[in-house]
Amino acid sequence: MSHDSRSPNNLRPRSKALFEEAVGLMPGGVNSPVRAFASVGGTPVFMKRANGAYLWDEDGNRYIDYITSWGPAIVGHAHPEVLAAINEAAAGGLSFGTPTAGESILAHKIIKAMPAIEMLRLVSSGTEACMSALRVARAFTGRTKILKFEGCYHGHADMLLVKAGSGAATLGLSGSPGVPESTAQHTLTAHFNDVDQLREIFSANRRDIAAVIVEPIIGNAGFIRPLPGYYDVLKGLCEEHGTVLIFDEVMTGFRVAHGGYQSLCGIKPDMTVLGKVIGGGMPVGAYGGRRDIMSMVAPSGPVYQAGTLSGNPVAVASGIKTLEILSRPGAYDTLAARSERLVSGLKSAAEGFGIPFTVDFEGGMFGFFFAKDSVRNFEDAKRANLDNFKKFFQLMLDDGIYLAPSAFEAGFLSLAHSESDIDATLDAARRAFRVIAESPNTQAGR
Ligand code: KE4
Repeated sequence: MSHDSRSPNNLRPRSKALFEEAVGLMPGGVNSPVRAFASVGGTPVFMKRANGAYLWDEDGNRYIDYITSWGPAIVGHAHPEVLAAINEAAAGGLSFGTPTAGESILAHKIIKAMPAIEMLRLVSSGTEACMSALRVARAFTGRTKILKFEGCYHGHADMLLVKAGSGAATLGLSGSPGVPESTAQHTLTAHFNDVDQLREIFSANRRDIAAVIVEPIIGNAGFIRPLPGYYDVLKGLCEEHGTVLIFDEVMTGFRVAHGGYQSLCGIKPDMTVLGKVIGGGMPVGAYGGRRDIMSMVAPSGPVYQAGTLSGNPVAVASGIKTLEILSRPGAYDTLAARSERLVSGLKSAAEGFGIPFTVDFEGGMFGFFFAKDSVRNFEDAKRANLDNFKKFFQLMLDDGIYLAPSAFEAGFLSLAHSESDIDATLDAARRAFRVIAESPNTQAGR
């Protein structure tokens, strides 16, 4: 589908009709806010099916997919081996509410990949995993305060909807009504990559902080990497003050490397949170870490956490097969090579049109900003040129490229993305950058 001046609705009449119906049934017509296209405008695209690197919408338009369901479809949509594993598990029943052998197989795979996790608990979402990890950390330390970073998103549990990223930032809802002040007051926030402020917060709160939770690469404010040595300082401060360090690797886990970002930066978090990829597109989350901390969790300890569908056999089968495919030789080399080809191509295309543009990637996760200088924290991300992002998103969408519908999200690709898919994406990007460069009201980047 080449870009032309047809209005998006002409391209997608069925999505338009479905959206008009959905808005009367579900808030904003969606079941997760970021899907509503609120910050990029236009009608959300209703997808009908996916395979490999591609999505097809209800109007039959095909897209090269760069959200991969926000990370889970890392081996490609509808991978035959994953589908076979799901079908085999489902044929034996969907859910038993009893222990199953598969849960230990998945646990073994995760623990083998991330040795800092000595014991874990499977749940059904990243939100559930993050909120549970913090409950355990509070119980383990006997403290209440937690520290998160502006722009990070750790799911929608009350205590974490404070200066949150992702859909909350996209909608300008970095806090949320309904979260009692009595809850939010225990959540401290800091600017990412600001070592001095980190030291100030710890010296002001000394041994009152139960846990620090951080996305080791922030993917919910775009793509923001830590400055060299940042986590050495954070880890040292946590050790000095007896604070539990939690790496929220829901997005980076098995995405930037098989062992997550912790395997790249050499920092051993006390706890790790996972989701997305470990379910391969089915609902699986996990939290885990030091055995002395995880032993606090019921029924081995007093901290209660439970779930009807935790460790669900069908979801676990999907996760096991996904991690198995990812452990094959060359998987992460392929993901990194595709990401590198994509972001370096985008960077040079933007530069060719004089458009300020920064890029970054790690493994199969990437990001870009319409900005001159590197983005080091959420404040920087908000100063990038969001109008250019919006134009770029719509132009690429109409040209068959599905990017995250928010400047405060990362991009993801899969083992199914071919070099020709990347080249087609770069061709579309050149067309989009040309339109942006020729737009009369294009402002320079930050
Ligand atoms: P879920 O509850 O959505 O499974 O996971 C919450 C979560 C926790 N931690 C991190 C680092 C995450 O990125 C997420 C969820 N990510 C968003 C996309 N940035 C999910 C997409 C959505 O909200 O629809």
